[in-house]
Amino acid sequence: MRRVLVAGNWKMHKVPSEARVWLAELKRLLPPLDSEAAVLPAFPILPVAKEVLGGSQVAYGAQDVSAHREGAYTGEVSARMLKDLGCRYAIVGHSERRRYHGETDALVAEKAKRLLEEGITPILCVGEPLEVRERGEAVPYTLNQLLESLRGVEPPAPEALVVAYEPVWAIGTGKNATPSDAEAMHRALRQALSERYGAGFGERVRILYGGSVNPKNFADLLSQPNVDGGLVGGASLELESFLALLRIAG
Ligand code: G2H
Repeated sequence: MRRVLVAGNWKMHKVPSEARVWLAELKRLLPPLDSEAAVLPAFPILPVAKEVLGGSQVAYGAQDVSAHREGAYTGEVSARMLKDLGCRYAIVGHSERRRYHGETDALVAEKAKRLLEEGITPILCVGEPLEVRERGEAVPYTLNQLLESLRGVEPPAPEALVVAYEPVWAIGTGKNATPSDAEAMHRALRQALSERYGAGFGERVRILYGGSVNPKNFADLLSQPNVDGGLVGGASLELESFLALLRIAG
């Protein structure tokens, strides 16, 4: 019922000319898929993604968006710009934005609203730092972050929102949550979304796992009933490894 999504978060890697070659190769080598593939490169690569991937079965999107619609906001990129570039997705609330750029739940909620206004699906990231997990408070912390990051967000269609659970201690560290830890968190997140937006929404919304996903651990994570795909950083940069993840997703 929920289509698996494998989304590659390239972060600040690759330049447009490298991306052009990489994306063309991806298109050429892509196996037939029931799942959905998406790449999320840096802003300057999006026009290349539009050119190379437009009309293909690979979706693309951005890693962030402005909370403002338009105006004198030097350096910002609006949801309308992303829409014009054909983005289907945009990440909001990634822990690297929260940590290095001081992004709050309230700001993340504004960003999600701007995306939804343009028909772009937010990939809303939540997850706890290590000290919170060690205190045994991972679930309440992450649920609160989710609900606060959706404060004031009108009920979207379940297909119009994706949530990504990314425990901060698992990001780029090679450590990842055990499949059963991930499943427990995903189940709790789905329950919270059901309570917030209705049971039908909770059943249909996709919840991805992120944090050191790679071709060795992905199958076990994906075998969990509430894990609907992966938000993948490091392992999405090499074509072979991204293709391996897509083959696992099927
Ligand atoms: C978490 C993830 C992608 P990585 O940030 O969003 O990156 O897979 O490198 O841990």
